This record gives sequence, structure tokens and C-alpha cells, in this order.
Amino acid sequence: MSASEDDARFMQEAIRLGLLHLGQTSTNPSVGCVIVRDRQIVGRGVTAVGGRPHAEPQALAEAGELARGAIAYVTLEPCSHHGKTPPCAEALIACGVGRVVISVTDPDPRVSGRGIAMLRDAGIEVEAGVLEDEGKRSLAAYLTRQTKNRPYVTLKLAISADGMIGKKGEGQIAITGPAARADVQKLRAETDAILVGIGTAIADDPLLTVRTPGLEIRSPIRIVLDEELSLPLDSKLVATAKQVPLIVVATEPPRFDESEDKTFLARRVALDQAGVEVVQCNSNRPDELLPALASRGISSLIVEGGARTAKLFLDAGYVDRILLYQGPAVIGQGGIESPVTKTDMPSGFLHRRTVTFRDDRLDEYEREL
Ligand code: AOF
Ligand code: ZN
Repeated sequence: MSASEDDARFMQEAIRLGLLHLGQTSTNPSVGCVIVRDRQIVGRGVTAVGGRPHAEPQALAEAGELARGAIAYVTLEPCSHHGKTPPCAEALIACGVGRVVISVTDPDPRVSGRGIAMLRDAGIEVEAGVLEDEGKRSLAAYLTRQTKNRPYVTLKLAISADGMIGKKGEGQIAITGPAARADVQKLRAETDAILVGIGTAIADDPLLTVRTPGLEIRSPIRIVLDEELSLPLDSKLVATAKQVPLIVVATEPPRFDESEDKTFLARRVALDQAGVEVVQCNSNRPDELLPALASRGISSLIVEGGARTAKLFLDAGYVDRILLYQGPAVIGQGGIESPVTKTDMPSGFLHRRTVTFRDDRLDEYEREL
């Protein structure tokens, strides 16, 4: 059903509001809500930082008496369960809202259609599926964890004009300029966790935190795939583990002899003391790792490199979105080729948008949710 122009316009505003708290409400989705009376917005709400209160009661509180007979636009089906807060569907009914317009139905088994049923039983007109694709994209992390039991995975790559992500034997090299790097900081602030392989952790010695003033309160959980626990204790990652969480994913050490076991154990103890959480997995295959991350409440993950780690996730089919930042520099001889380029994109990825930052450009590709 095609939405009326008004419905689309107000839902657009609800989606915009929802995006404001992206990454700050986990494990709850960041939902947006507007209350409209006589084609005027009289109340706005977004799920509060930390996940509660939900969007609807805040929008209703702002609307006050004007909510009676008004239309509520919500990006996600209002909840019907008595969780940590009373059901939003009940609040909408109690305030006398006349019509509720929803973008996406809630896959949470405690809700899943019950919110809509409650509203309809109370005589409220309900329409669902308005701007659904856009709504789904705004709730992608939440929907992916709920329906696929894994985080939504973004592969972020910074590539040179000749398609390289770095140079052999060199650590971190600047491929993009400050404006594109600021965009990456915003991406980190919106995401629950960020992952690199041990090769990148050693070669680049990155911090993987958010350092932009105003955003720095919210760094993602940092994760290193480190089969044999070889992350240096004096790396920046380990040195900051008491301030920003760091998870090191190890796989079973090869048990050739007892001394190897002992080194592994000693490293484990040292990392432990430095505040690092060591998680032991049977393998670092995404199909094993990702559900383990989801069960810790991680709904969104950025894979930042290097090429081997990127390929691990791409080949296993667990990348939902690719962000290609491309700078004008040419690396040439000794360059490390990017696992994907604009002309060599894995099938199933649709081009979503292009953004330019002075000399750099970002191309975003996404799979259907
Ligand atoms: C809404 N509006 O703004 C959000 C909703 O742990 P609780 O009690 O806060 O419940 C979490 C569930 O509530 C979550 O899984 C999802 O179904 C819903 N989130 N619902 O009506 C909101 N954030
Ligand atoms: Zn609710």
C-alpha cells in the first residue's frame, strides 16, 4: 500500500529522530516517534540513551492533551509487554490517540504483532509498513540481532586511488583526509563493537576509540581476533583496556608440547591483569563468533581490517554493508590490494549512496535486510 504524502513525511521525521540515538540504546533499538495533530507535530520522542524510557511515552508527554485524537507515527511497532517499562501500546490507548502509523513490525517474541493487536482491539486505526525499507535500515542492528542471532556487520575499508588498503611492511598510513576520518569516528560512535585481526593490531597499533570532542564518551567495544594470543602487552589496545573494553578472541592453542601451553596460559594471565577479556572460541569463524557476540548484547559490528579478516567475513557471507572510503593518493609498488573495489563488489550488494569529503569519497553498499 502506498503511503499518503503526509504519512511519508511524518514517518521520515520519526526515522530521523530514531537515528539520533543510534548505538546508544543497545540492546534496545533506537526508535523515533512523532505525534501529529491537524498536520502539526505536537510531540517528539526517541528511545532514551541506555534504552529507556521508550520513544512513545516521551512524545506523548510532550503532546499532553493534544494527543487525544491525534496520529502517532512510530518507526517500530509499539511494545505490548510489561518489561522494564509499561507497554507503549497501553500508553497510546490511555492518551486517546486516534490512529497509529508504524514503519516496521517488532520481531521481539514478546511483541511480534501483539502491540498492533492491542491498539486495534481498543478501536484505534493502525497502519503498518509505511516507509518500511527506510525504517528497517534505521533499525538494522536491532533487527539483525533479533532475527539472525548475530550483529549487523559493516565492513569499512579506506582505499587508495589504485585500490590498495596499505603498504607491505608499513604501519598505519593515511589514505583519506580529516573529513572522511571524522565520518569514521561518527560511525564508531554509532556502533556497539569494532573488530580487527591480529595482523592489523600489530602492524598499525591502533586505539580504535572515538576521539572526536563531544562523541568521545561512546567508544565501541574493541575486539581482536588473536588465535594464539600474540597481542603485545605494550600495545595501545592493551594499555587502554581498563578505560575502553577490549575483548581478545583466542582459539585453542596448538598442543604440541606442555611449554606451548604454558606460554599461552602466561599470556592469558597477563592480559587478564591488564583488564582484557579473553574469550576462547573453537575457531574464529564468523558463524561461531558472531552468535557469541550477539549473546553479549552486541547488535552492530564494524570490521576494520586487514585484508585477511575482511575476506574471512566476506567469504562466509556475513557482511551486511560495505563502506568504501577512497582517497586520491596512489600507493603503487608494495601495496596491499583491497579485498573489494567498486568494480569488484560481491554480488547482492546494492549501491546506497555516495558522499564526498573534499578529496575523498565514500561509497556505501548494502545487502537487502
Ligand atoms: C517501543 N518503543 O522506543 C523501543 C521499543 O527491556 P525493555 O522492557 O525496554 O524492552 C525492550 C524491547 O522493547 C525491545 O526488544 C523492543 O521489542 C522494544 N523496544 N519499543 O515501543 C521504543 N525502544
Ligand atoms: Zn515500548
